[in-house]
Amino acid sequence: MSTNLVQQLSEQDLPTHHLFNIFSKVRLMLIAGLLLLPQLLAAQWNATVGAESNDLGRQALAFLPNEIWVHAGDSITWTVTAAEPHTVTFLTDGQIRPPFNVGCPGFSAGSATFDGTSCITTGILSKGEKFTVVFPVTGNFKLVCLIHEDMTGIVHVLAPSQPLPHDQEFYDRLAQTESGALLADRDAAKPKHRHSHNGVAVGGGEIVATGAGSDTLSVMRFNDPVITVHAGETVEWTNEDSVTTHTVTFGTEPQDPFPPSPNVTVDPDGARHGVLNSTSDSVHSGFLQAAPQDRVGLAQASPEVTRFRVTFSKPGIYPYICALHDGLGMKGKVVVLP
Ligand SMILES: [Cu+2]
Repeated sequence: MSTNLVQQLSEQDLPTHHLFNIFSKVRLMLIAGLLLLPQLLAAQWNATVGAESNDLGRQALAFLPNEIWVHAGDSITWTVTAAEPHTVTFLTDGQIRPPFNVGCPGFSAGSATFDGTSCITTGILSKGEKFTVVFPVTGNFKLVCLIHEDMTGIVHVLAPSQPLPHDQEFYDRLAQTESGALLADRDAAKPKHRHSHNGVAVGGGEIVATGAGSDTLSVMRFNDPVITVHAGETVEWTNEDSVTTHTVTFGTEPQDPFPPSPNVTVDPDGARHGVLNSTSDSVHSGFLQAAPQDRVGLAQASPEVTRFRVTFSKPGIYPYICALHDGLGMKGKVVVLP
């Protein structure tokens, strides 16, 4: 082949070369596009954590909604909308539930990815704080709050080829309906047992079952915030909430609210009992809480203390708080007449 002919052939080839170049560019762009597509198509979903009445006294301890269907690659942003603190936590199957202050161990802030193989949790989230979770793989993942035991949900992560049953608008409406129903529940605030005429119900709660677990309403109030008795009489407080812990605290708040103050004794029926001889004295019930639900495969939980009695020997006005929920307005007063 002569040099001339080679030159001629390559000149003939020129347009083909040019076309090939364009195609390869387009093909590269397509490949890049396909690689980026999941990210471009990944949806961002929104949900809320907690809800409350205007006076903060009624707290919905719930993921609203507590069941969401998304595609692999999608993310969900949870926003806390109540003054009661919560966590957004995904534990792994079989993992022992850790205390909220320990975390997974450790905490994620802002955002995290959950694929079921290692747990993720926020620390305590305050009102207005957000947490985003990306779900890269399919699966059905349980969502919990490490502070409130009967506050659970499920995220169903489907393959992108599967249709999703609901859109964001549906979830927004569902969240509103669920929080409205929880906060409007009036049974929780009604004292269920009256053991004495000087009895005060401490809080009150109801667990509402859903297809994805449970939502809880807790009433963060003393049902008789002002009670009047005579000197020498005893007032009895009973925590009627099976989920939420409360305290009855007169005077100085202890550093550690878990144990009762040293001047508290135990009555034969297990109730704690203190005596106040002066309005400047302090006495603290420690945590008043119900025993947890039993479950097959777990050790039997011992009865917990839900009841606290205080005998008032001298007249006066004795203000008290729940050391855990005074910020929500959980305060009371005992007026002791001569
Ligand atoms: Cu409380």
